[in-house]
Amino acid sequence: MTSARKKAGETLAVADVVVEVLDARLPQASSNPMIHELRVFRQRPCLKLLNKADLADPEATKAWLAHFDAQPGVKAVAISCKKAGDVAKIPGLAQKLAPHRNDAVKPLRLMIMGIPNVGKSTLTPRASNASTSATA
Ligand SMILES: Nc1nc2c(ncn2[C@@H]2O[C@H](COP(=O)(O)OP(=O)(O)OP(=O)(O)O)[C@@H](O)[C@H]2O)c(=O)[nH]1
Ligand SMILES: [Mg+2]
Repeated sequence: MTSARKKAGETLAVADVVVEVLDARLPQASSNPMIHELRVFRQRPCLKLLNKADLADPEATKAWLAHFDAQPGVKAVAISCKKAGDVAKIPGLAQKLAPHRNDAVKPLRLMIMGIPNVGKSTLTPRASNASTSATA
């Protein structure tokens, strides 16, 4: 755990935005307090992805989005990372959180984090495709 924390801290130091993948059905329970602590220490903004929104109650999801959006430096969005259209929104939302990183000299650096089984591996190749097509 200590070495995981150290590694996460080092990666965060060279990231512009933390992308925290959460389970939309249990967003608070699937949030890791270590992520919060590290990113607040480094003053990094956070894009919270309430993933698996296709399995969650839409009204509850709406309330969670309002809850997270009220936190400083946080933008929350509900997605199903199996839907290409949802994933395509991610680069633009992340960019808005770090407007100073917007060109080839200073490309946006995202750090994707999340507890097991929230959908990181499903998301990552799709997000990198979305990012490539967004910048191409
Ligand atoms: N219905 C639905 N299932 C999803 C979604 N995203 C991921 N899943 C499923 O959730 C399960 C876990 O997804 P993974 O991408 O392996 O999760 P992970 O965060 O990489 O998990 P670890 O590698 O164990 O940390 C898989 O069965 C996915 O198919 C989604 O948006 N909707
Ligand atoms: Mg995985």
